[in-house]
Amino acid sequence: MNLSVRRRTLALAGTVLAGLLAGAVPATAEEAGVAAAPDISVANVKQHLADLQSIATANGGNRAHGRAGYKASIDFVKAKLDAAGFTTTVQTFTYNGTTGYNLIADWPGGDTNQVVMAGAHLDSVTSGPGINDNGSGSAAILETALAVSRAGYQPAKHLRFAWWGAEELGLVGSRYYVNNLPSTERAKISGYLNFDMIGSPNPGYFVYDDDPVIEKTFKDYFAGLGVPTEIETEGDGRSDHASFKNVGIPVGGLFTGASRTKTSAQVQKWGGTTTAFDRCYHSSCDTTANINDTALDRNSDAVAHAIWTLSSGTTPPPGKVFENTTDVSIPDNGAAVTSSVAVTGITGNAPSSLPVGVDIIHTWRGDLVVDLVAPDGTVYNLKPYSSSDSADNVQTTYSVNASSEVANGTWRLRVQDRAAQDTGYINGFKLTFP
Ligand code: DTR
Ligand code: ZN
Ligand code: ZN
Repeated sequence: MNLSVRRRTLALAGTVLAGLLAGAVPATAEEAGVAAAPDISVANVKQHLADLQSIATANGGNRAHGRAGYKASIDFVKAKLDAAGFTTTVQTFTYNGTTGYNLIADWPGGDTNQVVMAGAHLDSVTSGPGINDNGSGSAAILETALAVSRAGYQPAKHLRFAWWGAEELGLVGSRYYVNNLPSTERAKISGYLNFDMIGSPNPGYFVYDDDPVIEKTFKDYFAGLGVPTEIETEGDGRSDHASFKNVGIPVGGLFTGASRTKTSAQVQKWGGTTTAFDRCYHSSCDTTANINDTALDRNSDAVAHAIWTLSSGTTPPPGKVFENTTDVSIPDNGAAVTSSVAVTGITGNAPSSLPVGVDIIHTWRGDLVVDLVAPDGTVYNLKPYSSSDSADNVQTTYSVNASSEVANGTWRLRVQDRAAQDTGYINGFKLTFP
């Protein structure tokens, strides 16, 4: 158990212990049947930032409302969530004569009369790629959502994630969402968590001081890490949580600072320098180099801690894994190749959300068509060919409804490269049965 995990467990145990003193409360989250959040891989979060950077670079240097880079960002996030089993909706709106997009992703399950929602604006300003502002918040909640899927997390309260358009133009996308949400649906949102700039290069650790339960959830987490926090004082009205607060929905969130200068007292507390928290705020230098990894890591883990804690769900016991890690070369623009696993000892059919782990190393992954082939030959397309997806590698877990398939037998991952020049290989293929 690494230090961070040990401290996190202590934080959780501390909270539970407080309850213990107040009454008969199990000593650990697990004994309470409430799952503890998994560690969020900052490497995965940074990969999402690298992908968003690539999108901005390929689209005029930004991901702003009304520009190609923003829609490409929406498509990128949506594809990952669709593959992970989320129910996604793209909500369109018009602002300044151009179409804007909100992406809403619901995790199936949980009490839909009690919705725990997490959001981040996905748009940048026109002057730069917006990696800290706000790729950082967008990537952190994306990786948390993917962690929910990988864990097969079963929340007591329903989970909803959102990526907002046109925040930089005045909270336009989130306000459109709230204004078009019937009051009966608004009343179901038990809390909205906002993450806007959570990886600033000269970071502070600020917690919104709105809803006290949400605020305490975040403050307890950072106390468990031994990281002091301060109340976010300039946040009112400054980001998408305002759209929800304005209609009476409990809100909270995290922030690592923008153009304000870190004081010497804050430097004593957090390190860094008495300069701007983010000297590249709304500038062209807000690139992947404009991120403090420690702040991004801590805040990503805080996002997951809050989501798990506030939705008080459970994680099913680990399943039975069948894996093939033999490398299989993929012929350039050639015949399909396969990697297979022989599933045995599983009773009945496969589950309606069969986790399919795919690890393919390949430049310009858009060349590839990736399928799951069941023992009876039924083909489930995991990833279609895409002439525009220039990012590298396919390393994700898909969720497949394989409930009509008998579980035992030989399952195959089939990969075909349908365009010339880029090459690669299957690095791994994994199926997990409950
Ligand atoms: N308005 C946000 C940045 C920002 C400035 N202050 C705060 C406080 C809390 C959250 C966000 C912000 C933007 O430029 O997107
Ligand atoms: Zn901004
Ligand atoms: Zn922002």
